[in-house]
Amino acid sequence: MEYYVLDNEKVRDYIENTPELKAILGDETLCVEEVGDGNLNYVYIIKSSKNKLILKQAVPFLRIAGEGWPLSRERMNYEIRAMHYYGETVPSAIPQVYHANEAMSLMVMYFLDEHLIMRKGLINGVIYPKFAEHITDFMATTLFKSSSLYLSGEAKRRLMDRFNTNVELCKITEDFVFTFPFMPHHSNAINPMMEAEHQQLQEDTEFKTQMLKLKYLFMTQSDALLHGDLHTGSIMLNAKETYIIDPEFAFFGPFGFDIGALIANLLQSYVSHFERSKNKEYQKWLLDTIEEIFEKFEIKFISHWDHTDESGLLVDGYGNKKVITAFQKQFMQMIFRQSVGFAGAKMARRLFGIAGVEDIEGIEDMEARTRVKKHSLAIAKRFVKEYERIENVKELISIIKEENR
Ligand code: SR1
Ligand code: MG
Repeated sequence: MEYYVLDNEKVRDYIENTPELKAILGDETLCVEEVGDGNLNYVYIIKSSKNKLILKQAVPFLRIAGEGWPLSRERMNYEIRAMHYYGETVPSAIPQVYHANEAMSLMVMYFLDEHLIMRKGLINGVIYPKFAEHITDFMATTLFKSSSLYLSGEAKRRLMDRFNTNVELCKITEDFVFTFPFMPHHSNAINPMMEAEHQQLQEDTEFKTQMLKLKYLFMTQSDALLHGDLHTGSIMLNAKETYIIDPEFAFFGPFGFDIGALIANLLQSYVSHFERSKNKEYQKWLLDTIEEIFEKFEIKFISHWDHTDESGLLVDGYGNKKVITAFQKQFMQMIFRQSVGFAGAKMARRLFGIAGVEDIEGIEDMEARTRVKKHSLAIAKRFVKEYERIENVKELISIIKEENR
């Protein structure tokens, strides 16, 4: 099949000519609406009286920048492959995929109409009591089971092979997370009241060298299959269920990168509520959730490890309990510290780069928004500079609280 860009009418025709989808939606005129508000793709809701589905299509350019910014639509292949891996590893964590077409760069999924994009929920101060439990199930399982702590050397390399060529989206992260926001660049969107901070950051040798270290980790440390863009816009949930969507940035990278992205987004919400709701209880829930995520992630990751007899890394008979426990302790600290560093990078990039977050950008009063940005930057700088020294999550929470004003 030749690729073409869909619109509402073409979506109807596509369904009409795809029997497996027609069977789900029934034989009637469909209601189709384009609802994508992300940076990259087009998303359609398709409704009949019988059912509702979501169709997502990648187009050969960066949606946020327009057709003048070409971006290969092959990114959808990696999203399809990642969804397939999740479907086999943690099926309850993703919406059901009914149809995938690599040639058309599209995927059709269950429509989560009882769930909200997490970022919207956080902006409105919604508490999600099961979130930490669900997200740590997802992260501990998908990261562990795609790593050399679980797979044989061969199986890991074969799985990596499916994602190694997601070069364009990795490059987006290399540029837009680790580089452009911290230098003069035409893509930046800098609030005039943050000019001085931006200038200062560019002259901050410690920050810039630490950022290079983090970028180098991102580019070279192929621990596990990452979601690659696990911010709160890639999570849909309600009080009972949590679903992960949008893994088009999937690739083999450092364990801490997804955890860091998530922590950064929870903290962006935390700082935003100093101006948005001023709701101390809600902010406490956010900090408690961060603590719970680190604690539960470690328990679940180690539990997977303790239930694995052999892997590429650990051959039965190599080490006694003492050796393994000592290694696990060092290993978990490495993941924790790198997560903190990546959280700092992810927070800082949102303050100067092309893609800000609604939690902060949606604060209408410019002075209030600037206060939030400065606060976010202060935490981000501490994380980036100190991540290799922070001992544990209690110390991390103290650092966050020290930067409150
Ligand atoms: C051009 S930057 C676009 C951003 O949107 C995605 O969600 C990623 O976070 C990416 O960095
Ligand atoms: Mg996305």
